[in-house]
Amino acid sequence: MSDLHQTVTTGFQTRFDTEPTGLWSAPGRVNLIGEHTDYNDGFVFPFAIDRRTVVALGVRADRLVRVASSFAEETVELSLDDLTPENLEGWSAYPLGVAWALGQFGADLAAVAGFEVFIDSDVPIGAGLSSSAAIESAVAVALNDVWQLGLDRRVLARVGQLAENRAVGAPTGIMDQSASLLGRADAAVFLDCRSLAAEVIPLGFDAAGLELLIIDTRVSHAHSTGGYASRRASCEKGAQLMGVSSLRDLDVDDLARARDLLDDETFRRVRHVVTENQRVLDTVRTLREQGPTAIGALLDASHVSMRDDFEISVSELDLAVETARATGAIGARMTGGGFGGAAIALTPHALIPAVTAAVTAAFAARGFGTPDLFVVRAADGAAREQD
Ligand code: GAF
Repeated sequence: MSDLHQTVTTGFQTRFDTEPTGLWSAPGRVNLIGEHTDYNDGFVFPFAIDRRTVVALGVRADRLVRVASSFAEETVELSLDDLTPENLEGWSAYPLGVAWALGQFGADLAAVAGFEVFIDSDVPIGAGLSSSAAIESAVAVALNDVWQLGLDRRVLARVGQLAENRAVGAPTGIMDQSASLLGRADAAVFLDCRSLAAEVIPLGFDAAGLELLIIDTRVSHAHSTGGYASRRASCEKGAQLMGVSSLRDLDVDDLARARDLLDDETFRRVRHVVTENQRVLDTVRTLREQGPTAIGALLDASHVSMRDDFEISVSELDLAVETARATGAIGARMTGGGFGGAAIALTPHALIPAVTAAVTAAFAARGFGTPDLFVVRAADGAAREQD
């Protein structure tokens, strides 16, 4: 039994004094490319990572819901009859928000049984690797099974997103939950966020001798506050002024008109999204035709666009990217929502120690906090675990 299986099983038994019905898990995700495009109906290309959240969940005979985890002392309890976004707060809003959101997607919450759940995870929190989507997706697949809802994974992704938007209060898109639910080992998920059509595309990192190095700056970020929402508002403003329902409807040929019509800041926000959508398409095509060693320049260009046009990078992320590139990474960019979190560096296997040492030394020289560097592999999405 893995460590996480052991801790959730023991945690469940200790807190609830009974046995769970089963264990389910879901991974965090890293986004290879396609940032702030999901809520603009655009394209993203993330993959599920080999860091997971595991839940032990048991069905009760009454209407009570109880949630506990290894990251909080408290056990949160409430009745299914009181399950509204307004009643939820703190870490328990993630799992309980999913239970509520399932009711918005067809579950009859007046008829289903209560449940108990114990949660543990090795997805780092605040690193931009979607620890929140991992919780949402693990609970969503578990409740989908025990409540026998038969919802497909694209719907479960929307359930997780709704929980995040309404119960947690972060106006995020559909990417993270989709990656966590649809991911496959050694492959990334090419997702059209408008149609939700998803294609699993082999990455071929191993064969090319490449690794994806995560550089967690440890600068914490939260998407329920500030910058994320203001970028989303700028995109909506840009789309409205350009007369389209979303920025997905624009392509690079529309940028000259956008420059004439929009104020400089809105134009740069729009240019990031339009060019980033194109970079996702180019990355998928390049990966298919030439393999992963050829995608480095697209990753670099994505970072420049986020740094200069979308303005969501921070000094630590820029330093991580510049140092990784200077030490032999073939491409690097900040990943996730920005304002902190992690960068990724696509790096030849043999250079991982050198890049790790160089980034760590560069952070120390600038007086930044010590970063955390580790390699991630593309892993399978959410699943029921063997009992
Ligand atoms: C966060 C959000 F949750 C995603 O929906 C996405 O917008 C991402 O930031 C930026 O690409 O992870």
